[in-house]
Amino acid sequence: MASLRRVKVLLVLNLIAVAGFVLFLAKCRPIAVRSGDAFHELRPRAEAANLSAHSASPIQDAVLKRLSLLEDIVYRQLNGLSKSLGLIEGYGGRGKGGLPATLSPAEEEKAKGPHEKYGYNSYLSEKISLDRSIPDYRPTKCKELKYAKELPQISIIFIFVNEALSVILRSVHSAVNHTPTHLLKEIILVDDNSDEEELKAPLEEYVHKRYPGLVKVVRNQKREGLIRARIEGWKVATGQVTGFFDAHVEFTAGWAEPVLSRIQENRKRVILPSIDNIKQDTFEVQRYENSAHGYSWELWCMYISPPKDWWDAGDPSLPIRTPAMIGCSFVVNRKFFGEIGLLDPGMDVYGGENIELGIKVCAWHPPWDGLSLPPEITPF
Ligand SMILES: [Mn+2]
Repeated sequence: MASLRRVKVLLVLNLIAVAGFVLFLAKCRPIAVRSGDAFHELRPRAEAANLSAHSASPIQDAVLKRLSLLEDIVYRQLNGLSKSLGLIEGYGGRGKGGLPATLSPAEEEKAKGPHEKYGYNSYLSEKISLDRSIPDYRPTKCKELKYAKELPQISIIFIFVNEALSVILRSVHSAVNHTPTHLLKEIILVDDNSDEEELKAPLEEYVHKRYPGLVKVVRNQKREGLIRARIEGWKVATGQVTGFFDAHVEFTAGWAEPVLSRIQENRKRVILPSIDNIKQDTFEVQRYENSAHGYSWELWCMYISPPKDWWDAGDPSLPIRTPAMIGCSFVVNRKFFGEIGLLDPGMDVYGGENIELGIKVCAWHPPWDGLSLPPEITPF
């Protein structure tokens, strides 16, 4: 509904603009074309300048050009780039608000194969909008906090291999929709040599047309594994800050400001945004308690209770210090990450980086409250 409304408003506005434009050309001797309307967003200035000629045929040309542009806009809104991929845009639809999405019995049949292949219900994912809303599970106090407008810009890096196209694109849409424009430097998609055809030209064409100039696509020529793929993404990043994410995430509103301001205060901090769960069968967004990340005796990363001083402070909006750092969602100053040697490129699979990063970063920060280190271990 929201997108339909948007289309109607857009149509009316553009019709008014065309009428105004024609009147303007008829009554005045135009010197320059008005700026700030949809026309200028989609056509380079040089072309716009051609429209300022006076004779009848350039006027006709101008009107025709504008009409065809309007057609383009309406087509994009109604049918859209996403529709050509069998996907949906807009805030409503199945799974809106992070509620569980469902399929009809007939659809269920079609969903079985893809579900096994991807480990989640990718058929259902295609029926859920790329822009769906999700609940804001932040503690109330977090919503009230104010942040500086000037914060470092972030490059968001997504790593994928044979992930469902709809899931990758929802990650991208969600990042764009929920990161303030002036803070989002770019989005980098690192394809660790996927086989799926839809992840090649169709993905690349879509992101470049949908978000011109915002998305970089990096293709590994052979399967490198998650860690080296993250490093490849880091190499092409230009933002002051880099954020590394699996390509099956959705962001909540207000996620970026606290993360970036913690790094602005101290460039040696590595920040892990709090993670909730997207259920693999219904895409319901399930709230997870705030927690720290520790590790088991097998060195697997696991959720642990926050340290005692955090509980004692009684303020759920406070950051939680954590010994392990889960690699599927972390944000770090780009240069600082280079200074600490990135991640060990000898690792072929995931898991070890959670421990590695925690140990490296710990060395840059004072020891835990209440934890006395032997004198020979001096954090620097
Ligand atoms: Mn993941």
